[in-house]
Amino acid sequence: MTIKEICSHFAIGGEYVGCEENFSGNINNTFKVTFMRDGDIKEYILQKINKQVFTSPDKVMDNIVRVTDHIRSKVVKRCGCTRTGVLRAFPSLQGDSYYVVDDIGQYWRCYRYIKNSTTYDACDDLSLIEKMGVAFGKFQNDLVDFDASSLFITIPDFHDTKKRYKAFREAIALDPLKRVQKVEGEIAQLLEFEQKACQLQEHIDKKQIPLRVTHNDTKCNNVSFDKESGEVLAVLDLDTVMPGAVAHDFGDAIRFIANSRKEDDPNFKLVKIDLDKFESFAKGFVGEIKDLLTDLEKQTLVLGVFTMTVEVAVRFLTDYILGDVYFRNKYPGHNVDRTKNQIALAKDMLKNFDKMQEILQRYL
Ligand code: GN1
Ligand code: MG
Repeated sequence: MTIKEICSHFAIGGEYVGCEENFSGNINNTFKVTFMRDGDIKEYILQKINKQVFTSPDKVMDNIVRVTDHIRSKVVKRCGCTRTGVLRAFPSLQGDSYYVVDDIGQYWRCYRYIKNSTTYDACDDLSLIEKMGVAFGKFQNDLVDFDASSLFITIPDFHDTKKRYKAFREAIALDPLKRVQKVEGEIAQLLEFEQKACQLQEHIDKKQIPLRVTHNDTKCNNVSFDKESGEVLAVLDLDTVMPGAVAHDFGDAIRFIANSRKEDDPNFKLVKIDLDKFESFAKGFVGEIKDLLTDLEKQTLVLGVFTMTVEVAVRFLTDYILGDVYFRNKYPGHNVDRTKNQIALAKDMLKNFDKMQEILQRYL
């Protein structure tokens, strides 16, 4: 089916004009689609859900719709308007589902695209970074009364660092493409990080940390802004919304936004944790949620920063060893560059661990 045909199955009106692919995600295929209605241009985001990664796209959409409905009710109370503030998915014309299955069994969904909105793959503006922190903090806050256990687990053990290490060891033992010998140094480094990187999961396993509704993919390009006013419009990419620890969301955001380089920059010698960016995000995020947090949650936020960085490095390297089957690779060896970059970042985080704790303490 063509993009135009797929669009015709969603409850969106007007004349189809065209579409443009966006390549920033590593998992799904994303298109910005333009329609003309009553002389006005209307834009939508159409996404093909990656079925290898999300084996039950219907459950992914169920989570997203329930969570966004819940946030919407909070947004209405706050400002009475729902044009912004939360992502909006469109239902299909056929029934009450929020996806369309095409002729070859692929699942598609459609979101509203807000005019004049933009996202940032990287950001040096500290005031915008603080707003990103506020946005992800509000997301937690708005969902504090949502029953996390009612969500479907769409990717089991997604941020279970211990299980990610287990899969890493299995990949190394299997070594199907004889790639292990090319990355022995990186493997050794990640194994050296293992004990510290698994401490957060130990707390979770012992139920010492509450499971909340977490976003689980808090990269800065998952917050949309108004291009002109610089105001936050919505938190995007809710595919992995599931029960999780607050340190996962905080940690993943910091590993992405406070990296002095992009996450896959091969110039990994220049990779550092930018403490000004750390502070700006922490100020925004913690400012929104500090009253909700238990002492142990507060104490493990910085640990989460290290954990999420090492965990994604383990995932990138596991994927390389298994033949680059999970993350979209733009060139051969892309996963290795990502791994080296994240290892360099994790090392610098260890050096700056106490400084991060000190900064965070000011806002807790
Ligand atoms: C994937 O494609 P994107 O940006 O939504 C991945 C995240 C990783 C990220 C690394 C479902 O996210 O967990 O942190 O790449 N999403 C999934 O860039 O695995
Ligand atoms: Mg994602």
